[in-house]
Amino acid sequence: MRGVHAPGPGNVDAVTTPGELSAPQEPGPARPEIMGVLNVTPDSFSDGGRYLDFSDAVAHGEQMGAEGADLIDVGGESTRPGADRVDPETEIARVVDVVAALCERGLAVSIDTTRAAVAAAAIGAGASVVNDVSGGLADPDMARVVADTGVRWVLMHWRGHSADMQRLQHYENVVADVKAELEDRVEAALDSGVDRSKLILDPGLGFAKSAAHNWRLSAHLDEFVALGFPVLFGASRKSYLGKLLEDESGKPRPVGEREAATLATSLLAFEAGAWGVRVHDVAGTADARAVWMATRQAR
Ligand code: PMM
Repeated sequence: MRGVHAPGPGNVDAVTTPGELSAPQEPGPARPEIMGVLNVTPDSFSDGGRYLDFSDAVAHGEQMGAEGADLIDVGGESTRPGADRVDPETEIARVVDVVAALCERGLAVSIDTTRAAVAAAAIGAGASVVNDVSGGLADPDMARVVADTGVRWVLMHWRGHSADMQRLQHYENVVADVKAELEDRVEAALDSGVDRSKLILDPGLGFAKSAAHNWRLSAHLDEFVALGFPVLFGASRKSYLGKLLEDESGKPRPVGEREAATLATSLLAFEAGAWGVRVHDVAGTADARAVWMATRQAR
């Protein structure tokens, strides 16, 4: 293991006035990032089909930027459990013009893809972050594209494509296993020449994880932060929240009614020191972040 536990970025700038004791060091950034989800797909579980049209997608990206998103996460392939794959040409065609249009409007864009060719096309159109839910496992060329272009790279914990991921949910200890598998992905990235300052880690809620696994990972997010890399947390509207809030007949809370629960997860992630959250409701998250930042400053 090569230096995975180095001190992390984004540790606090404690603000003190003369005579005051300096604040204890708190983990994570003083202003966490908000990544707004923009799925240009017909079949994503939450926003599938809503932004397939170019102008709808760009308008929604712009709106999320105006609401406080620091990054717009554009995806052209659904990662919903059981989803079929699309071919790379279709994925590129869905995302490239949207990425270019958002970048032209001054927004920072990440490309949510597991394919090096899609990442390269999106970077060519202006994307500055690759959000790779496979952590570099799905495409052996991804590390080279990231290393050559110098963009940031989200390495999410992943065990297999959407069609198979439900049967890959076996862990001895989900927190320890996911951390160890992410550390392996970090090693592989560094070995491929990717600069460690470009890496962001994500425990990958819902990807080969049961609801119980998601709760354990959320509860121990601080242990991921302690690995020394920025940590991204993506719980927004996921099915474990629907299950938590099921009605008396056992029917899960519908996807569109999981926003308050999502905001609660975001606040907990900020408290745990996360670098950022990936969410559908940017406006609400920006308000929650303002509350969290004011509370932290007042400590
Ligand atoms: N979840 C989804 C897609 N991309 N990327 C990261 N880094 N982390 C996640 O948890 C994540 C992701 C699935 O959610 P969606 O269908 O709403 O996009």
